[in-house]
Amino acid sequence: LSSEKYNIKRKDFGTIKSSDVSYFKSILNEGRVLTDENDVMPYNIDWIKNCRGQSTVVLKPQNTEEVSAILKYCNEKRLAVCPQGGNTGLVGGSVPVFDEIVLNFSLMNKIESLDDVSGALICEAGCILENLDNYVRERGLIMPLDLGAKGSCHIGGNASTNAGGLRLLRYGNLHGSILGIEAVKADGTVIDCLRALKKDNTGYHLKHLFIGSEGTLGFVTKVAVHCPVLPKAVNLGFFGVENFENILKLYKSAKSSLGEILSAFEMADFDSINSTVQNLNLPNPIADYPFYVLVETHGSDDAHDSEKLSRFLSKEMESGLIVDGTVTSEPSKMQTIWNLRESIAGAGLVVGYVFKYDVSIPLKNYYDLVPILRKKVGDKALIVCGYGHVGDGNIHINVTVPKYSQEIASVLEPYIFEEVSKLNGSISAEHGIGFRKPKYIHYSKDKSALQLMKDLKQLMDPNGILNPYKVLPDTI
Ligand code: FAD
Ligand code: 2HG
Ligand code: ZN
Repeated sequence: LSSEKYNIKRKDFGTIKSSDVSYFKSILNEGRVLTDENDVMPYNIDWIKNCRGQSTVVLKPQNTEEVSAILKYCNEKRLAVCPQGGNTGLVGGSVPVFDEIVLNFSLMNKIESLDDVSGALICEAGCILENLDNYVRERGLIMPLDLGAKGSCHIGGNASTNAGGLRLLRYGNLHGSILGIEAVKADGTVIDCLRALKKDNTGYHLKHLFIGSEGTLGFVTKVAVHCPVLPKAVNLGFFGVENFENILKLYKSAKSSLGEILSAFEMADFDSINSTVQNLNLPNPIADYPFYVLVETHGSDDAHDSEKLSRFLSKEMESGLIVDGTVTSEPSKMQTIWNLRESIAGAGLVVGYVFKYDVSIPLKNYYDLVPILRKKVGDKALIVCGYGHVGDGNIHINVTVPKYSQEIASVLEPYIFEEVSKLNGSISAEHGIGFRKPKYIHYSKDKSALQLMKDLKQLMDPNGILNPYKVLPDTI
């Protein structure tokens, strides 16, 4: 149990009674209140099977009014609630720790409107990202974010984690792309900030409180998202590179040569790609190299984009920055390459337990920690690999071991966070703090900032029922 592993005590919340279950059944209906142990179990376990809660009730509201009625009731009875989207979060935020009620958003999946001129999409929080992307693509637009979990994650979960992903470099983060939000506070009040305007300076920008706060300040029920235009020309290159210094040189060159059409610049080391080849049997279209780089372009003119890309390619093959590679605009081939990259996150899980770190570090130090950790954990680890979003200064370090061990955990933590802090980095670049990291948040937030976070929490959720044990540390 995660509560045992992390030595956490249950807070003084109410415990669920049969009268509570009857109330929930009266406002939802029988089928949308899960209480059978087997039915509830999957909602207690997170994607990496790192955290496991002990909830006995899962609620599946179908609209904002139902979310509001549930929270109003839970607030009065001091019942704690864990909001859950697609349950793809990687820091244990989406599952309960003890017996918190799970409020799952999967049935709130309606698209309300799409303005194909402005690009504003309005939909409910439980819409799956890939479904939204397919919907807007048919209408000449794309979603402004893309991530390996797109087939399961919800737009409400994306908003609540301020998810980054593979094209943040081009389309920016969700604080920019989310135009408006509807959310429900702990006491059931519906906060309507669901404007679909690009510009709106009428007082405090309240929507930002819900973006990235991981369900601790309110539950997101609807979002308005700005969707960029579907690119007419897409190209993808996958290159072998000799060393990390050359990746940085290549990034600089890609920005200068490809300019406005550059849409992704991702890297993976040999061990990252090798883990997908060995553990998931995925094909690597090129030979083995110490490092790999994935460069994507989104543009509006195929001839222009291909010409720019081939000029970049021939220049950098000649310079030696690119040792070998493949470039394609064929959808199935691009899919194979993206699949290789997106599968790294799950490749270690096939053979063991994965310690996952998701940090921002200044680019010159981006890869420094990987060889240091390799040395520190030695042959206790099956895989130590580094990969990520170079364009955003965000590296993912995965340390795979045969099974969870406190001994290895204490070699890695807090060491990694101390090093990241010394480099003025962030201990969580995109996955959030969740349940796994509140005790390390001080490495990236000072006391004054943490106190303001606590004050906001107190104001919006005075009984602390919204996603307890997550994000905020017990002491600051
Ligand atoms: P969940 O996992 O269900 O929840 C995440 C957090 O948000 C939890 O704290 C939960 O309580 C809260 N929450 C969920 N819904 C709501 C709501 N409606 N209102 C309030 N709070 C809510 N993340 C990235 O940033 N970039 C990546 O590239 C990336 N790639 C990934 C690849 C894979 C294969 C996997 C498994 C995960 C990846 N992630 C990535 C992490 C994860 O997918 C994102 O954090 C995603 O945004 C979570 O969405 P979700 O719907 O699954 O949310
Ligand atoms: C990615 O970029 C995700 O693939 C997941 O953010 C990273 O699992 C990880 O460590
Ligand atoms: Zn990532």
